[in-house]
Amino acid sequence: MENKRVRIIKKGPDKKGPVVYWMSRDQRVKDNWALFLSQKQSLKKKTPLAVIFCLVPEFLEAGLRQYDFMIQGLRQVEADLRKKNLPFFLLLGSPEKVLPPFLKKHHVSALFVDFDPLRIKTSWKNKVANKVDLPVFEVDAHNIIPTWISSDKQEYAAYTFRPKVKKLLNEFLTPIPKLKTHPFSWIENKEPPINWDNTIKSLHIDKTVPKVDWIHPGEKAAAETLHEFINHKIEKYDSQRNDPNKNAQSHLSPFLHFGQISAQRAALEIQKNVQDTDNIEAFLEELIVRRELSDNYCFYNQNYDNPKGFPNWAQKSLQEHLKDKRPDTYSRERLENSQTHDPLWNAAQDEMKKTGKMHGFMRMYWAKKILEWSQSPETAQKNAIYLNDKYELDGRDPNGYSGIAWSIGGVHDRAWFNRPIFGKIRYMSAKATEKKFDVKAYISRISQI
Ligand code: FAD
Ligand code: FO1
Repeated sequence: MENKRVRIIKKGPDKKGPVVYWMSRDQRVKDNWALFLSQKQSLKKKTPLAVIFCLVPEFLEAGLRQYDFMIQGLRQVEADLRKKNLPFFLLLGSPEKVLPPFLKKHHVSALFVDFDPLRIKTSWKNKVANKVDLPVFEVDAHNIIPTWISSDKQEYAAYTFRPKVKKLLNEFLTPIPKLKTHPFSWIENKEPPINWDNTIKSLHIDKTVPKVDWIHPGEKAAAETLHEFINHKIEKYDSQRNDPNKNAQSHLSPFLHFGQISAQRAALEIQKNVQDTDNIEAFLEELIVRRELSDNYCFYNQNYDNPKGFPNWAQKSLQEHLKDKRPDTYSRERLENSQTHDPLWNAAQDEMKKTGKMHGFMRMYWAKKILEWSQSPETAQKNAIYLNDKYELDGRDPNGYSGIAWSIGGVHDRAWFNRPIFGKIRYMSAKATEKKFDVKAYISRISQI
């Protein structure tokens, strides 16, 4: 496969037989390179093609809020695939158990997977690859520039990564080919139709974190959200994106996390429809440089979710201040229930619990205060990840592990002046935050949700 977006993770015999795309991170039909390239392979072989999703009963800290958002999106995927004469199979259970028997039963000749740098996904892929005797292709359908191409090592910061991205954008920020209606129908389609309502009931997930209703899941809603952002919000993005009272962010992160929209599509649409370069620059910096830097971090650093992943200067500095007195310390449950002395922090925690999406600026403040109020950076990082992944719709994502590592461990940041507890980690104070936006308005708005 000559396409640079795909790499072979397992060689195997070039047999006849249908092709399968094992969908996981990129849960969409439109603009999905993994789906497009698996179809290209099956057209070359003149064989049927099927899409499989392995639904696991638990995934990191996900609960009903996140699973409902994901499953409603997958229902649309199933319907949209059917219009292209492509079957969608939902297999219940861990991939290494449920996928190999399916591939064997249907004499599948090639397997395509979508790229995801998270440890759990790498382990799934390796276990499945070790159990099957067929070529396995991995496609980075999530990033505009495939992670193994944008850089061959962990980048120090956005300023070291940005030039590499800028150089490669011409080659990779290109029009995305359309999926064809598949000319070869899947063999007898004996699998029973998916009972989606029972599916959610079958999961033993935490149902205490309720669904949210301000955002609707799926590809259609994702595209509408992008166009709403382009037509009504992007013109204030550069100037107001850090003001939690201005609703200036795109709200694309839940869709990007579940792969219900392509970042490449979003970037192409913005370049095509937006005139103001400051806003385009500011948004693409986040959507491309920052977001793809997070995948770079999780791909090249096994310790993306613990302090061993922090830069040496930060580990050393935090260690030197480990014994500093902590005037305030809060347990995980006090944090979870917004029971600190800081009304601004409590409001941010409430925003995340109530809406499933804390404002981007507040996430930095929120995580940094957890560092200030924890016995150790390790406990701080663990609690921040736990709460982030339990309540955020966009949680359980490389952006989250990188965002928390930036806030608590100086990842992708530089050393600042030494101070108690933080050492050289950048500090954020409520005072400084009050100068940035109307804190009282934010607190009262969140209290009324
Ligand atoms: P917009 O400002 O509209 O940005 C558009 C897109 O650009 C985002 O969807 C995201 O893909 C990307 N982006 C924006 N800011 C960042 C950033 N700082 N780092 C990486 N990518 C970025 N993002 C998540 O997707 N999931 C998380 O769990 C998550 N946890 C975070 C935790 C902390 C402590 C911090 C500091 C940041 C975290 N972020 C996380 C990054 C960022 O806050 C969110 O991506 C952003 O707020 C999502 O809202 P939006 O899509 O409306 O953002
Ligand atoms: N991916 C899967 O392949 N199967 C799942 O059952 C699954 C559940 C899930 C629940 C919440 C969540 O946030 C993500 C989930 N994912 C699942 C992974 C997701 O598709 C993304 O690949 C990663 O979370 C982002 O790296």
